[in-house]
Amino acid sequence: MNEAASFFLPCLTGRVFSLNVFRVEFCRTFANYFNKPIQFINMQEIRNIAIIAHVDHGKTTLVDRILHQVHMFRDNQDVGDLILDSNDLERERGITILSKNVSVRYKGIKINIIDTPGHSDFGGEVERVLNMADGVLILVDAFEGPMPQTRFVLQKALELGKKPIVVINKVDKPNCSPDEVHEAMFDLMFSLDASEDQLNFPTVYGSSKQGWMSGDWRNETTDVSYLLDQIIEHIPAPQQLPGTLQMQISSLDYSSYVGRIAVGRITRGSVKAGMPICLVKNDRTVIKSVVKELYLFEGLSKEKVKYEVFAGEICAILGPENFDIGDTIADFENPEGMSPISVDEPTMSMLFTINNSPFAGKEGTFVTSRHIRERLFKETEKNLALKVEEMDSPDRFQVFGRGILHLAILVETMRREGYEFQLGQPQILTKEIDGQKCEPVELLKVQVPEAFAGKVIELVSRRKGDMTHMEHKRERVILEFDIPARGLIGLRNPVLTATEGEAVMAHRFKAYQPWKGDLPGRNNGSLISMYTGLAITYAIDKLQDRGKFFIEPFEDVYNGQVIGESTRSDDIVINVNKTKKLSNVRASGSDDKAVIYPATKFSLEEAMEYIKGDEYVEVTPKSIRLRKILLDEIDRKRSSKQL
Ligand SMILES: Nc1nc2c(ncn2[C@@H]2O[C@H](COP(=O)(O)OP(=O)(O)OP(=O)(O)O)[C@@H](O)[C@H]2O)c(=O)[nH]1
Ligand SMILES: [Mg+2]
Repeated sequence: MNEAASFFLPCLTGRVFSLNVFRVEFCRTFANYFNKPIQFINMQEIRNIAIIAHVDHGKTTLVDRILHQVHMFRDNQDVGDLILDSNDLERERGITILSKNVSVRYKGIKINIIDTPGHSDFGGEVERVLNMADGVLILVDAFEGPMPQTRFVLQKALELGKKPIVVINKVDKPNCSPDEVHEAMFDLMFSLDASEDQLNFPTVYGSSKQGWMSGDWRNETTDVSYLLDQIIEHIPAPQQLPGTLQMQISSLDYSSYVGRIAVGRITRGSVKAGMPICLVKNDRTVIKSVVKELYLFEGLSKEKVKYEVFAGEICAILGPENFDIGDTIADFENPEGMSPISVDEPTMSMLFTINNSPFAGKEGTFVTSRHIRERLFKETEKNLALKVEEMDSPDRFQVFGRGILHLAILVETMRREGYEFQLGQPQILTKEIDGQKCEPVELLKVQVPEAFAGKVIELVSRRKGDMTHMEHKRERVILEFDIPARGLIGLRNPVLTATEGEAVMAHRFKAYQPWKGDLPGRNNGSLISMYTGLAITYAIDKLQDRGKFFIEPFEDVYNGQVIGESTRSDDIVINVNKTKKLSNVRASGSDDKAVIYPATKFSLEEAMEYIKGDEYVEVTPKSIRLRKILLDEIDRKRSSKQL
C-alpha cells in the first residue's frame, strides 16, 4: 500500500490539496496500484518546455527556483544550489554538460522541463531535445543581451515551430538594460524569420538568483509564479495525433546497472510496460523488442510506472537494445518510423595514446592500451557526439569530438577514474566541398572596454579573423568576427592577458568555408629539460631570464619534458638539475636570496590548446605534464632535418 500512502500523505499535510491535483494524484496512484490502463491525464494537463540560452545566462538556477516554488523539498531540507548540475565536473565548473528532464506539478498541470547545456560544444544536445518540447523558455542575460549561442538555439527552436517565452534574467545586475535587451530579442526573432505567432512572444523579467519573475522588471515579486502562469497560458498542450505508437528517441539516460535507456516523447498512441514493440532504426531496419520497464519523469527523478502512458508525455523506456538517437519506438504490428534527426558531426580530433614517458605508471591505475581502448569505446555508448577510431598502432586512438571542452571533459573524467595516457595536439577537421578544402569558421563575439578594442582586433586579425561588426555600448565595445576554428585554439589566454581579464568572449560554429591558409603558430619556443631528476632552486633561479617556468623547485622532471616557455621563438634545452658547486668559502647567504617566480600552471584545456604539433600532454590522475614527443634531443634534431 505504499502507493496509497504516498497519495494520502501529501493531501493530509495539505501540500497539494487542490481539486485538480487531487484528481491527478488519485488516478496516478491507483492506476499504478491496480495496474489498470486509465488515461488519467488528459493532454490539456501537460506542458513540455525546454529551457535554452547562451552559457551561464541562468537556466539551471531558474529550474532550481521552479523546483523550490512547487515545494519539491521540505522547508528545512538543505539541497544546495544548482541541484540539476549533479555530476562532479558540472558542479566544479558551474556548467551543465548533459541536458536533464525534470517535472513539476503546478495548478494541477504537469510541466515537463528540459534543462539544456549552454556551451556551444554541447549545442547538438539542445537541438535534439527540442524535439520533446512544445515551447521554449529562451533566457537572456539582462546585461549581456543576446549572445552567439542565444541566436543559435533560438533559431533551432523557431525552425521547429516551438512557441517561445522570452525570459530576461539577471535584472538584479547593476547597469543592466532589460528594455534594450527586450528590443534586441524582438529584432533577433524578426531576423530569424519567426512566425507571427512566435513574434507575439510573452516576455518575463526577473532574477533567477533572487528567485522572482514578473511582467515588469521594476516591479519585483516574491516568487516565480508569474513565469509558471505564463507557461500554462502560452505554451500549447501537446497535440494528439491519430495512429499507432510512435516515440522518437531524442536523448538517452545511462545507468551502470542496466545500460542505456531511451528517452523521448510519445507523439502517437500509447505505451505500457511489458508491451511488445518494434524499434525502427534510422536506416529503416526493424527490430522486434519489448518494453521491459517504463518510466515517467516525476520531480527530480524517474518513476517506474505500470499503467499505460499516452501521447504527449515524455518517458524513458528500458528494453530496446542497440538503439541510436533518432530511431523510433513503434507499434509491434504496424511499425512506422519517423524521419531521422541529425546528430552533430565532430569538428575536432585528438590523438589519445598510452603513456610512455619515463614517469609512466607511477600515478595511474589503468595504463595499458587495452584499458584505454575499452574505456574510450564504452564512452561512445552514451556520449553521442563522440567518435573513436583505431589507428595504425594498437596504442593509438583518434578521438573525434565537438570542441576542446567536449574532449577535455572526457579526459578529466578518465583521469579521475585512474587512467593515465597522453594527448596529441587537437586538430580541426577539414572537409572537401566541391573539390575545395574547407574548414570550420566560427562567429566570435568579444565584449571589451573601449580602451582594449584595438588590442583584441590585432590579436584576432593575426589569426585570420575578419571583423564583421562593431558596436559601442556604454563604455564597452562589442566586436564580431568570422574566424577559422583553428584560430580560436589558444586565443583565450592572450586576449584575457591583453585586456586585463576584462574581455567576455563567446563563439559559435558558423559554416565550412574555404581554407584560409596557414596561421602563425605559438610565438614562443619551449624550455626543455636536459636530464631526469629533481629540479633545483639554484638552477631555476639562474635560468629565470630564459623564460617562464611551468614547474616548481623540487619537482621531478624528465629528459625531454617541456618545463617552461622560452622568451625566444625556438626551443632551448636547459639543465634545471644542476646543484651549486660546494666550495670552502661560503657566500654570504646568496642561496637564500633566490627569488623564484611562481610557476605557470595550466588547466587541462589550456595545456591542450598550448602544445605544438611535436608535443604531447601527459595526463595522470595527479599531474598534467607537457613533453616533446621525441624525448631525445638528437632524435628531435634528426626529425626536424627530415622535414
Ligand atoms: N546576478 C545574477 N546572477 C545569476 C542569476 N541567475 C543565475 N546567476 C548566476 O549565473 C551563473 C550561471 O548560472 P547557471 O544557472 O549555472 O547558468 P546556466 O545557464 O545553467 O549555465 P550552463 O548550463 O553552463 O549553460 C551562476 O553563477 C549563477 O549564480 C540572476 O538572476 N542574477
Ligand atoms: Mg546550466
